[in-house]
Amino acid sequence: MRQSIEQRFPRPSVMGVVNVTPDSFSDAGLNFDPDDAVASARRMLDEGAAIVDVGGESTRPGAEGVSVDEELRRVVPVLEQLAGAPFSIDTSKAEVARRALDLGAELVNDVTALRGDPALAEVVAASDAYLCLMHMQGEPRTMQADPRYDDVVSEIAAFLEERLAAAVAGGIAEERICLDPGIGFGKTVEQNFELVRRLDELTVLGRPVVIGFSRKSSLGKLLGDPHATTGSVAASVGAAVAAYERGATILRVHDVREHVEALAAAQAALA
Ligand code: HH2
Repeated sequence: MRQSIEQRFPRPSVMGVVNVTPDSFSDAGLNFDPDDAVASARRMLDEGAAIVDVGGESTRPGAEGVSVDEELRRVVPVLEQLAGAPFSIDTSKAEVARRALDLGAELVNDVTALRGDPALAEVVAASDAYLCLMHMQGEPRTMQADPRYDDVVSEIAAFLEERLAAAVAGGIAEERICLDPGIGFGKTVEQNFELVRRLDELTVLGRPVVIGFSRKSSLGKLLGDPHATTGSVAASVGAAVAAYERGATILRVHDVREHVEALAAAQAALA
């Protein structure tokens, strides 16, 4: 039996992002070569990441999906080389999750919160892996066109509560599940920051909260560039520290060393 997610990922824990894609918004192509991806993952773990999140499909605004075969072609060679290291798989596809779990994935990170592939819940339930359920309004191709909520935080809290219940009904133990409001997935700049400001309304759901603000365009827009597609490392660290202070457990980041150091200082100051 795996330990609970709270034991495995004490607050704050850093999840390093390894995009094995040619088109991710933040690091397009940097880790598309499997050897580069493995080297990046190992460096992130050396720098203090608790886990590395390997993904083969970009979900940036405007992105088209990729096929199961293409996603497997991208991630499997990387996961094979990472055997024995702590990694998660960033996928919505049951077949990709199944292969990753066979290769030792500890966590399945599903940006569709089990709404994308009806077979995924069963695959996760049949393993003892952790699961991250993330909120997204719409789909990546169109999600930033005109995001609308009456109250962004209460709607996302209700969504995550409903998806948590669905996952548990599907046979996945609640102690293995964490929740993510999905920064940048169908949200305006103000809505993204409001989610961090009112994070206590998500932590009351009783599950660890994951925040992925790292390098997202809202950070660049906040700093005055209305056309920004990314944000700076410094702005990312600021948002991560604020999220941690408001109760986030896992911070999903591209720049591991900077976040690990900043969070260690924040933890010492706040504990
Ligand atoms: N953000 C991205 C992808 N997956 N998963 C979770 N749980 N939370 C997030 O905020 C999140 C995520 C987008 O970032 P990135 O992986 O860097 O980009 P891309 O989707 O373009 O590969």
